[in-house]
Amino acid sequence: MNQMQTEIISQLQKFRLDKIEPFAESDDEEKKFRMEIFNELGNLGFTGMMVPEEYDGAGMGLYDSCLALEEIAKSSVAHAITISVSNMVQSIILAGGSEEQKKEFLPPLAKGQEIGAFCLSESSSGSDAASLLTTAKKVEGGYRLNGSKMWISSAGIAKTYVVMARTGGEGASGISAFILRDGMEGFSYGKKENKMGWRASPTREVIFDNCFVPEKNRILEEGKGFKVAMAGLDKGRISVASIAVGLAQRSLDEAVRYSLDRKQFKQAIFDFQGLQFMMADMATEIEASRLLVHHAAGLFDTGNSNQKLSSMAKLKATDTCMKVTTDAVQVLGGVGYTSEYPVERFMRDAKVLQIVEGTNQIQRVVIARNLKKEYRG
Ligand code: COS
Repeated sequence: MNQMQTEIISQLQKFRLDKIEPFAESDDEEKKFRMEIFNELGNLGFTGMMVPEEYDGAGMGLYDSCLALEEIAKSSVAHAITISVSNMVQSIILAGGSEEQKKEFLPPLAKGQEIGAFCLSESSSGSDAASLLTTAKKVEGGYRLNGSKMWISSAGIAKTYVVMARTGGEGASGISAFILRDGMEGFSYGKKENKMGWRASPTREVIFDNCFVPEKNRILEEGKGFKVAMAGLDKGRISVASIAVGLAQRSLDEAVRYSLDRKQFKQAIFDFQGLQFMMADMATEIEASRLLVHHAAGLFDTGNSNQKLSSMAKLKATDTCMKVTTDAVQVLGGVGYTSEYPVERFMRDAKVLQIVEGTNQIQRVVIARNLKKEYRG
């Protein structure tokens, strides 16, 4: 790690311990998102990490961004995921947006004044994203959107939404991507989900009722929306993986510390080999996941993006996170299952990491398809 990266981590460690950690438990219980924390992270340059400075971003790489998200996730997956999804929206606009779109939409997102949300899933199209039903009908000067999107992270608190809608026929090639803004006529929010984890990050349905979107808000040409979404997810999945590494690391920290203090049968429970082996496996799996995440992110930063490795990082890190957080609860025993210690929250927060941005079954589909291509040509 270079000096700048070490500084990112120590600055964020201080920030999360001072500003996030004290409220993490109560915000989870009350399902409270604190916009002021997001704004402050923006002031420090952590909400637009990969956006160039000309659009008010920090001009960092995906690797740097993963280090930052790993650190934030040690105290709050809810805040880390809000930044990660907003980053994905920015990277989509940066990669496919016109100069006008970049100038209009990127600066408030990059500075952390606003949040971005990504709208792909629908009630009948989750894993099979290309079957989405929301329509965008061409009208004079733009499009009329009708339909709804489900399980949208930051819906209601975000201002800028990247929305995939059907402008053409069936399948992936009939989908286009649009930038929508909170407050547009015909744009509203449905029910807020009551979730097992990530409770401080709102998840809601987004509804389009004859919502007019000007033509200038379409990203790239008609029919490119699915590719825009998939390319965004290639990066997003690495970010989700880095969040999983942070959450797993914090859970291991809690388990080791507790087991060194807790005495049973006249010795620290850490000294029982059964628990030592468990924690040795936790530490090894976390390190392996971290290396895979760093490798995948590093490839992106050198212009060698690799869809297979992105899916591998997401699969490995989030499955590891589920196992490690579950084992951390086991190490703490009875108190681990109560909110007296944070590991029960960590276990709840881990589960959806295996589901979002493509379930881990979909990651295996992507990996297998790439293997087939490599071996069959
Ligand atoms: N980058 C750029 N283009 C991509 C791409 C990527 N990562 N992945 C696929 N494409 C392109 C393909 O090359 C293909 O283009 P051509 O028709 O020009 O060859 C097109 O997109 C369709 O791809 P494909 O045939 O693979 O689409 P499928 O319907 O089979 O879907 C999966 C592929 C299952 C991988 C996709 O639907 C998926 O990722 N599903 C999960 C959705 C998801 O992650 N949802 C979470 C939402 S955020 S919580």
